Amino acid sequence: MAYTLAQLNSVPPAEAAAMLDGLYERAPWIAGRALQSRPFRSLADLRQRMRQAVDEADADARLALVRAHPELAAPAQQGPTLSEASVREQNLAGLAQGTAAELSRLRELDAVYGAKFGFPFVLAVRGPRGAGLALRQVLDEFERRLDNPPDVELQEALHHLHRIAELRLQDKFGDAPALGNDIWDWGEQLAVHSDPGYAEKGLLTVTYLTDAHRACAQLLSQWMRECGFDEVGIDAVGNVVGRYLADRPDAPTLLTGSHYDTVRNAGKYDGRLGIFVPMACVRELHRRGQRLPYHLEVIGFAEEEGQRYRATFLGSGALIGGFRLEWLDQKDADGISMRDAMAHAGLRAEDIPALRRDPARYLGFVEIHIEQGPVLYEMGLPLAVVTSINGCLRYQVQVSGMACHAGTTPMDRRRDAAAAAAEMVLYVEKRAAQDGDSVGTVGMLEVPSGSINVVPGECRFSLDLRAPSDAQRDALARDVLAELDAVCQRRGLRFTLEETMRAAAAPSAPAWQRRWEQAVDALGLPVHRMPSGAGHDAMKLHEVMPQAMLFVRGQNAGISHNPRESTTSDDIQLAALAMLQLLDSLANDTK
Ligand code: HGY
Ligand code: MN
Ligand code: MN
Repeated sequence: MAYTLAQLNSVPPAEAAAMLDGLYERAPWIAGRALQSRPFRSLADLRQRMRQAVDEADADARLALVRAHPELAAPAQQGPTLSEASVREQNLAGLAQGTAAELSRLRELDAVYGAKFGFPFVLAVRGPRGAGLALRQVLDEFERRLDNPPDVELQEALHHLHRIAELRLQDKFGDAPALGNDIWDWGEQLAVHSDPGYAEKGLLTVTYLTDAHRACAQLLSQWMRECGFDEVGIDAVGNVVGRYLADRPDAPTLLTGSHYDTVRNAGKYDGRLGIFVPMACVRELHRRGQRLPYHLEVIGFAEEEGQRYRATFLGSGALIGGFRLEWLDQKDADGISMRDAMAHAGLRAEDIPALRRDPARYLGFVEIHIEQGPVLYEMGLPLAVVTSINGCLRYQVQVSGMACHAGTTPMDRRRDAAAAAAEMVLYVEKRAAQDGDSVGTVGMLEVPSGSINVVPGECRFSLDLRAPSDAQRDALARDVLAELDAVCQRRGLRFTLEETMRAAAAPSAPAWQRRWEQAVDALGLPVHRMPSGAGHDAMKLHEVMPQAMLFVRGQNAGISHNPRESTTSDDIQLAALAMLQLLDSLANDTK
């Protein structure tokens, strides 16, 4: 019989401790410390209190906690020392069904790991979805983490102990993250569609208007219809637009959503999570037969990452009248123009200007997104409220010198375009670091048709420059471009420069930031506020309406734009509950 929070908050301390027994192996002190904070506002509150108890303990206590955890090996070899929960979890990961080779590899890894770190390998084998990792995944994680420095690995082990406790707590209270699980599964299903050259390798890349991109649009449309949206369509730039209508036709509209295109070799949650969560919320509202006093418009933006064409934010940009028709002539790496790609996708470019939204009809824009950084992971928090999105400037640079013989051209007679680019890579790194909170990246760097024995006559590279304010961003850009000019002068080179993106810093609208804060607080969670280093569709909508964002913790130290990008169905669940809170509180204010 599942426990309830009311029980936990009301029974005598010894009974409460017994209810929480086994969350952390042989460490009742953690629950004991947390119980001093009763009554808990939610299970999320309890989890944070237990996490806090560990964070506040001394280093020896934390090391002892990890050492108390059983080794990961076939349950049969562990005998009676394994707790019931551990047996269940290890069986779920297929440890009992492992082949002799796999189990022998596991024992080898156990030995090497133990000798290096002095504590057992701790892994939440039920995985981020809670359904269990395959033994192959367990072995891969084991091998990957063997390379960690000891202090990093101890943090990783503690992170997994908290994850194991979270899953065990779920079992005790029958608190499975149903919304989070469904959203997680949507992520898996949508990630089936990937561009040629990546799909065959099991990698995720969905660039603007490829066949995989169009398949994603179809699937999102289908899911929106199944969720109960009243109107679903794909617009002239490829945005998937769902509207869940209000209880009256002349009601205002709340806009939400994020992008479904990806970078190359991407993770599954960047952008997409911000489409799935509101979709799941609409499905909940529809199941309840509940209408809001405002229309809810959920958009899967077709393009945000700027991967296939130089122009970016094509989806959200079109909504604010920011789509420039001359972009249609831009060509991708295969020489296909955006206009032709649209025609191939059955989109009518001439209908793009009509996509512009009238801001007067909108309450505002909210976006949910993975953090794409390590802050929440390190703090042990599932959610954060975004205070501002960094401003961003992007350029494509082409440096031209003289291609010549690598063997016969003396070093003082060269006009080497790549050497100039190399100087710029290091200058951007140094100059951006100077500000403390600016970032500068040369993410693309190539010698077109280069040869091993030819001094590069041409070199192309990109610039991505960001800062919390436009003034700081512009000062950084000014210095970088001045240095580019000086380097080329000194080396006798020419350069061309194309600005491909200019996005203003986007502070959250205070009233909307407060809405997210109230929603997170209502879940019994601490309210953490932070800026966004990553760009988001919200910064385009920011140009015409109030906006604010909610961040969701990333697993694997928050890595993103990488296949190891991950989150848990529990954190997704909390994001969905936060959005439902926001929708309800907005409904009360809008009546
Ligand atoms: O680059 C960015 O910040 C975003 O992921 N497009
Ligand atoms: Mn991204
Ligand atoms: Mn994104």
